[in-house]
Amino acid sequence: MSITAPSLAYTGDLQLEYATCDYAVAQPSSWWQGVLGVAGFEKPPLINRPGIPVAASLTPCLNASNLCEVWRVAGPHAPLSSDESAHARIRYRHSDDLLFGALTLTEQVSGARGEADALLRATELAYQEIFQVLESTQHRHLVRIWNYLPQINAQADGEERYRHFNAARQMAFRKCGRATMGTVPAASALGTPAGSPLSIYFLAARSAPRMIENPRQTSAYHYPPKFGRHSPVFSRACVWGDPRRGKLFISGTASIVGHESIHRGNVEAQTRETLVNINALVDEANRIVGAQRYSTHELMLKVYVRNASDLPTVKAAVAEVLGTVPVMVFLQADVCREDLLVEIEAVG
Ligand code: 3EB
Repeated sequence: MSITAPSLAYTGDLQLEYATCDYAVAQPSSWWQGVLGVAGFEKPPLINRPGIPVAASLTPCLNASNLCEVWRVAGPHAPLSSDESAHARIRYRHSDDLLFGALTLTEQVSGARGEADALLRATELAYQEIFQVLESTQHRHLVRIWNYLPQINAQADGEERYRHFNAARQMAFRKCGRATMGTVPAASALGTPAGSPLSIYFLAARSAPRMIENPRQTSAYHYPPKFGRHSPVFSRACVWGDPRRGKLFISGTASIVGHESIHRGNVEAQTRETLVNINALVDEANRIVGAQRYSTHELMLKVYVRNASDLPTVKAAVAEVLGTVPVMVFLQADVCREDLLVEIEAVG
């Protein structure tokens, strides 16, 4: 008697875990087998495994040292493949349906005229190369992207650097024939110290994620022009993967209601408002998947605080609202509006 193999191949789930770099480095190759990529915080993790892309937010971690996040395909799956883009700027690794990629880029792009132009060119180049990789491997759907740029709130040639970044990101999406609203990835954009390179890492997939917007907020791609002539290109959240076990990606979320920042100067109130926004996204995700699958209490949180001295206040506010959380990483980073003191992203 023979058993017929199921016609649909099981392709493994995406998993995120936090570990110290020392722990990761000491693991046997069986542990590394399904790893798509590793992202560290203040520095790129010292991980020299052939084929494993390494990224870093370049934001100091305030509550742990030497920590990294490990993205892996769990469960049975075909061996992963690794490669680099033509100019070796993007290192990436992929399974059949998922791809992790990372790149760093200095803003000294040849031929640039001035600081703003250099930032515009570097950003546009980064996104164009990302889209080239996604076309060549056929992981066409950008699911989640993390953007770290030096001095995000500083002025360059009369405009905030974050706004130049937005202009270039939007331009790259257009030039690559991509939508700039609706089916755009979940994202974060944070500021890093002067002199850091532009650092970007991302997850992409062969199948499309389901995008989620926050009913309490204006979609970022519909922000009015007073926040910049070119709107940011990101979704508030998305779910990707198996309909019963898919991952929820919550974009960087702040104390914004409608399109206005609220609780200026009050980091505790900003933290609480941010958690109300995250809760609204979790509710919206559950509504869209048609089940109570995600809970705000079970999220893995990454909390960015503008001023390290606000850490105790932010920590206490999160604990009061959520109790103990499975994973919480606190990082110091500038948030992309000067009046925002805290931003929280999450994976469920
Ligand atoms: C906001 O809600 C806060 O430009 O990719 C959050 C997440 C923010 C992503 C981005 C910006 C971005 O507008 C800032």
